[in-house]
Amino acid sequence: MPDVIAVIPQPAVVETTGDASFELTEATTVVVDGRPDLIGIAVLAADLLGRVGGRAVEVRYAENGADDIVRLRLVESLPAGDEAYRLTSRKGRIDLEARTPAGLVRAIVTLRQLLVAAPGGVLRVPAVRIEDAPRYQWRGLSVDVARHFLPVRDLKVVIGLMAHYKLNVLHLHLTDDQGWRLHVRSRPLLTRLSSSTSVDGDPGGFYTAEDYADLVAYGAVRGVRVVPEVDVPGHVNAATHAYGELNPTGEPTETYTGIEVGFSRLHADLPATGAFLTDVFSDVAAMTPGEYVHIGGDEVLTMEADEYATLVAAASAAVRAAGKKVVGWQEIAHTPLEPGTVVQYWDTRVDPAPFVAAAQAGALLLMSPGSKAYLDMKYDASTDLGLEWAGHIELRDAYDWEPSTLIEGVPAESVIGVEAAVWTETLRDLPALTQMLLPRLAAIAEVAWSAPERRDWDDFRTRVGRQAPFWDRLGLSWYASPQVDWTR
Ligand code: TNX
Repeated sequence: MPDVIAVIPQPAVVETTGDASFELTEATTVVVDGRPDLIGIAVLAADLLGRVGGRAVEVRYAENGADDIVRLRLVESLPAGDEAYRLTSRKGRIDLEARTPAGLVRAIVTLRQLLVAAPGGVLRVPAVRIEDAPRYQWRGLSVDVARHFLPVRDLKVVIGLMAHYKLNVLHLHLTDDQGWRLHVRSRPLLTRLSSSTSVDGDPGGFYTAEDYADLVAYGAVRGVRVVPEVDVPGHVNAATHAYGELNPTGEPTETYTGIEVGFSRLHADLPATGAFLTDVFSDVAAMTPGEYVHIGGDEVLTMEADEYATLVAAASAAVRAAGKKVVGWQEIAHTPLEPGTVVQYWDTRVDPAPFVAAAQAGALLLMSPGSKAYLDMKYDASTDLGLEWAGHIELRDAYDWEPSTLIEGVPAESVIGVEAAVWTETLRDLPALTQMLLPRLAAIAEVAWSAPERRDWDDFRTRVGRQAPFWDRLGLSWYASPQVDWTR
């Protein structure tokens, strides 16, 4: 029986070499140069191989003629790009090569996906040569931890899944009407007064500075950076509940546990507003090593355009003053934007002209079309969880779309990448979340990573069908789409 090669996302080049397969044995070790930045990655590789193989795998700092080695190495001779890598495997030896540690992390994930159980329980890696690099530099997942809170241990599972499919941006929707989920040093009342609520009266929660640092670090090792979102000037009821000075009456608003949108807002003419934006965005930026901070900007249904533009400009200025670049939902395209601002496209029902104009002015578009990439949409009419406002999204819908031509008139070079989003109005815990993410997250990951000419639905269908044992081994709930013949 020929070896199965089923990597998601589909790599740029996969060649079988005809050599004998590598086998994971008791002698298998990971070998790496003893540089501090590589040791952590080698430990990650050893940990993954150890888990799959059911026994500890050692890390060594020299080959010394050993057999059955997994060799990690930084090289110059690969196509440009931090995440490019090469993997070559044959009996006795696997070489993982990349220009950067981030590229090695991608190679390790590919290796893990290549491991197949042969008869007799032996774990094998077919003899292949893979050369690979991502199409887009931004391959994200946005998780709404405001409508329902997700504890750190659950978010780590999500980060693990993201890394497994080579996604590299975890966008956290940290604040909304129903709750505030990140401790902000200068504004302690946000979490003290507004973190215990969630949709439907479910329990809330928040991340301490230590929790957040832990998440950032857990992601960093796996090549996933965190982009925090503080949603303004709408979706702010948690803030206006904690700080009454943000309201014209001076009084706090009531807590909110429903799922309507668009009713809450900041006020440009209140003196407290500017200080609030500066405090919050500078603290959140200071906690975040990544280069982007998301200011929200969506669905402010009760504000004139001028006031909206003033508040978006104030939030953006605070982010830039803290040394970060701005991301915002597509509505910010109606305001003047600095070049390099990332505009996140989500609602496909609107006129594309503002996005074309924003791109001409130097903005970059991040593609999260609701009808393809909103993984809180139901799969079909019989799905219990989820919403339906953007339609039903079966696996093939999440797979079969092309980011570069999505918005007519926006040039392909203006597209920075692709991001899935999962909103949690109806998703109260990790099983509910992964039921919506899997298998669609794998589809979006391939849209974001693989070149269009490497993408093929029938081929993807076969590969994704082989993911089920992996999800089952992790104990994750997932949706058995009837579009796939699942391997159990
Ligand atoms: C729209 S997408 C929203 C969210 C909701 C989501 C539900 C966006 C920028 N705003 O507030 O949670 O739909 O699918």
